[in-house]
Amino acid sequence: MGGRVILIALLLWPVLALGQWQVQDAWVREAPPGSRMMAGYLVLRNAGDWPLTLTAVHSDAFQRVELHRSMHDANGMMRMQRQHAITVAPGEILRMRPGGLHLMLIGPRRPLRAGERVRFRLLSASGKAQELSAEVRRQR
Ligand SMILES: [Cu+2]
Repeated sequence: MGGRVILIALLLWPVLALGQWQVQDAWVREAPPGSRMMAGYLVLRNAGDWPLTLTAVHSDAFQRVELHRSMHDANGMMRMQRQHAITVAPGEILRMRPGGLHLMLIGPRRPLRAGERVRFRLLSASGKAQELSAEVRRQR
């Protein structure tokens, strides 16, 4: 009887280790009152044993959240390109930052001041959702 319980635990363990993002830094840049667009940044590590694909981000604090990458076009102009899926290998880190990959936060539903926290939900290609909280900061 006891042996069976241990066997089941060993079989389940690798499954639990799958599909896990480790969030190392999550913040939202404070914007002037009335702004329709804000930006958020996360550092995500794939703490699982298989590639993880981030497909969407949701937050009740915004009408829509998109994954964007800022880049210079052929004329040297800064442009933002929407990313529909980003895959991260096991142990690798996805680093969002101003001027690079970011969360485009569209249509804030209420004013967000520095020091407040905003909840986000990460959706992965596996169908799994993961909650996190980000601090609103006044910076950069
Ligand atoms: Cu953007």
